[in-house]
Amino acid sequence: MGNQHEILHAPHQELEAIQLEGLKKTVVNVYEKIPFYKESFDAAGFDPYAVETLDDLKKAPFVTKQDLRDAYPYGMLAVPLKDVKEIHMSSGTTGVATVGAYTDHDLKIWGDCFARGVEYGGGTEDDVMHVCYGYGLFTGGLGAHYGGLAAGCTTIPMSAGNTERQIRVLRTMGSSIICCTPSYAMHIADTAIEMGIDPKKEFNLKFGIHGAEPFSDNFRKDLEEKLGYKVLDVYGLTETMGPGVAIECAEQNGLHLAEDHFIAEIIDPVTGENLPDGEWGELVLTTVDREASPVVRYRTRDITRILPGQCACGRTHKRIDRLHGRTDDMLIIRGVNVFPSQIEDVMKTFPDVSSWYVIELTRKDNLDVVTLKAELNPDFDFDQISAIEKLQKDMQIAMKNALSVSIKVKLVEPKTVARSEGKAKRVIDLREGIK
Ligand code: DLL
Repeated sequence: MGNQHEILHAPHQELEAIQLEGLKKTVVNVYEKIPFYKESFDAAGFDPYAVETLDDLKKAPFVTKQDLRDAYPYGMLAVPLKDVKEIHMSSGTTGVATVGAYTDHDLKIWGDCFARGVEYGGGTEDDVMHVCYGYGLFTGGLGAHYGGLAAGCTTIPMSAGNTERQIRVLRTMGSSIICCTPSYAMHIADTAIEMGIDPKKEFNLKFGIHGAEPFSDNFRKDLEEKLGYKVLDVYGLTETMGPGVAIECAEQNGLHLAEDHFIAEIIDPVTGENLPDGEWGELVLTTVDREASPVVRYRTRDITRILPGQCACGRTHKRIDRLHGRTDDMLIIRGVNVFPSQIEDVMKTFPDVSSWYVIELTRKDNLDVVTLKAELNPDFDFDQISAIEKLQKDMQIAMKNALSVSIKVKLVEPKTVARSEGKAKRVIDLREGIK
């Protein structure tokens, strides 16, 4: 892990030189090896042999998730199958899966990128890493695992599920780093407390590397309070590399992009125009040195911005802001755009309300109705109807003030909202005819 210190502090010009060299090779490579890119570059009049600056990337056409789906299973491979050592896939719940393939080199880079999170949190090879992201086609488990190994940590491949066993292992093995989705970390914390265990005292956690789903600052605070540790946010996606594309350092002020392996752009999701640093838009990623599954200008559909200026930690890699969510998860309520994580952030300012909620979309008189169903904490007396009604009203007002939208609030009894071991399902669309 020590050898990463230098690259993480390299002057930005040096990073740009690495990116340019990688970009030149990547665009030629995909053009020559992947028929999709030959066709799309030719159609857009983009000459991969004429790239001279990083800015030239803006002339290349975008690649979308649908393009990757259409190429299922092996249409986007840039190496012979014998060189592919591991394959991951997106869940494909909303269509055909997308494939992320890795050569030995790609797996090494992946491990190194995730290992940066260990360094960011102040971890060393003396740490025990408890990995309870799901192992399998989902990139969370194995990505964190390779990161743990690359960082030299004692790595425990728990995978997700069997929460009581997770708690037993956390207590007995002295795990100091935990990796899972933030919602699963919350479920572990709540379950431990319910079992009469104070995780702050009985676990030995220093920090967690949590991602794969949006979570608000207030959710984070609650998690840190319950588990007595620090939460670092990690971003990644099957299509470009699992967790480790960007990770937060201990400053908790944006996620450092692994700029020696990825080029990030922010575009206006409607016009496709590039936006300057500081402006919110859709993240577009290009791989710099990916062998098996390179991508050029992949539209992630994730909304973030590049934070201007340098991080107080002294590392030079640019940071993206914490993600509000995907364009597809954005709710448009009477013309106002709202992400579920923003609703969560307001909800979490009410101490009587737990972290468990779903947002239901229904339709009445041709208008969309958004209902937040949130659980009350177990110690709230559910028979106090008038107190519940008042709280619901107060929350509705707070939502209106903070987000300028009307959201119905319905407080429900503890344990009525489904718990998740992986990504939490926050939005349920019950509008007829709308998926
Ligand atoms: O979720 C990879 C991953 C695993 C990331 C473990 C972090 C930790 P996919 O299943 O392909 O891959 O889903 C990717 O999840 O496009 C985002 O919309 C969302 N996502 C990932 N990380 C974050 C995050 C993995 N830190 C999709 N904050 C991405 C918000 C995130 N959303």
